[in-house]
Amino acid sequence: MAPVVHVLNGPNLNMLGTREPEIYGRETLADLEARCQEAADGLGLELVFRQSNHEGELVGWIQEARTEAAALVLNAGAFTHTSIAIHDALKMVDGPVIELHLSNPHRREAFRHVSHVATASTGVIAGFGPHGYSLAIEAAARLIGEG
Ligand code: DHK
Repeated sequence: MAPVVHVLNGPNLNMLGTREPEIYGRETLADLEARCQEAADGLGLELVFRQSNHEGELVGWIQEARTEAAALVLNAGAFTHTSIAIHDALKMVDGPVIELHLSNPHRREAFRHVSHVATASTGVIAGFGPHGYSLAIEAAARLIGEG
């Protein structure tokens, strides 16, 4: 059976395409899912791709990824900078965790310089725009020995 990679997206990422395009680009979340699917197909991975505006739902999905996913990619949106609950959930994941951002938070406001996701992640991909989603799938494949 193909290894499964879970890609989880946090708040406001459902608005991609119209949301501050000068920062987040013009691709929609569906476009990003298509990018991930293409990368996953090429690497023999199965993809689960989800988005939620709710912290608790993301925590539940991270808990699910503990047993269901070979690797987890997470763009937690603004919860990156605020959520100890997401940090704690990630600490229970044994497999690789990749923190992902479209923008480079370190070039932006000071409140984005803190990441509670990074401190529980294997690695971070940020600032490459939509291409970062493809890179994250490639990184996941490498980390689980499929790339
Ligand atoms: C997405 C968000 O929604 C922001 O809150 C983060 C991240 C950055 C991104 O660049 O993908 O600060």
